[in-house]
Amino acid sequence: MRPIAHLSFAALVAAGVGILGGCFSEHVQAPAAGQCVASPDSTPQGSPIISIVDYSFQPTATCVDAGTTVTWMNNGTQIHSTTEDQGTWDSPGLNPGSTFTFTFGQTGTFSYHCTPHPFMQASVVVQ
Ligand SMILES: [Cu+2]
Repeated sequence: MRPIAHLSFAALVAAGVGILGGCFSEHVQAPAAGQCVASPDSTPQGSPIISIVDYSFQPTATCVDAGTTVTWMNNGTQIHSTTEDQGTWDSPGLNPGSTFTFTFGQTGTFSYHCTPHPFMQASVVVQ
């Protein structure tokens, strides 16, 4: 019985360390495609704004809670779109200064691109 008890305790400790490690990793600031990063600090109301600048989405990975409305703003000089790869949302061509909003009702990872410039790719992670 004792060896089993020791093993269980060790497993609990390991799980605890794993959970703590997971918490800390959420605060890593380096953005990487496909990874969840903190919402922009400039949107305290919980409505993140993704900036479209020639020719990229900033940030390339955005992390939000389910139910959050995300706004894309075209801050570039070209016409861009925000188009989810599977068609979950598809904006019209956005003129410079135009915005598009989408409310995320489901959790998941959503990859999107710009139709006129398919090399412009980014993602929204909904938790
Ligand atoms: Cu574009």
